[in-house]
Amino acid sequence: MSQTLVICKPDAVERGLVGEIMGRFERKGLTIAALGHRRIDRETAERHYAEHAGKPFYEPLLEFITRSPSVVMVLDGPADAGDDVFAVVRTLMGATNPATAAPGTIRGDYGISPTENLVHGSDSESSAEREIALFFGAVAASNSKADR
Ligand code: 3AN
Repeated sequence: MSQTLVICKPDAVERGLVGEIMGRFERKGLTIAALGHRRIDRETAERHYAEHAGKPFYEPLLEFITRSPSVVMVLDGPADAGDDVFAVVRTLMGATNPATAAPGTIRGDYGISPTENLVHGSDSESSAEREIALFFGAVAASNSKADR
């Protein structure tokens, strides 16, 4: 899977950090295969975060991710990057808790809240496939390099 899903979450949009975040991924060598500005609805958020249902931060997380628009995108890696595009994105994002994320990462440089941590990136190839389908259906596939 040479593609992965990235969400610039509501805090990133509200704080005007979308360009900075997207620029980091682009400068790393990833390209945008699909892109949308949208307010994530409750049902989509529940499906996206299903694995966290019942955890103490689940409800605040759903309220946060649905409160205002996000910028959702599919990023594409170069052909020789193998299947690790999701891992490249995760490295640039930094640890889940921005308080301990390394300086130089997106969360390490710009975040401080464990809930409002700016960016989401798929955590595996199978997650990437599932999340791209959830947010873009067939659109991402038709825009991908493989189909050009
Ligand atoms: P990541 O986004 O780094 O993959 P996950 O999948 O474990 O992290 O968590 C999904 C989202 O849930 C995080 N991005 C964050 O917004 C929120 N979250 C995770 N753990 C916590 C926590 N302990 N307290 C508050 N929010 C959390």
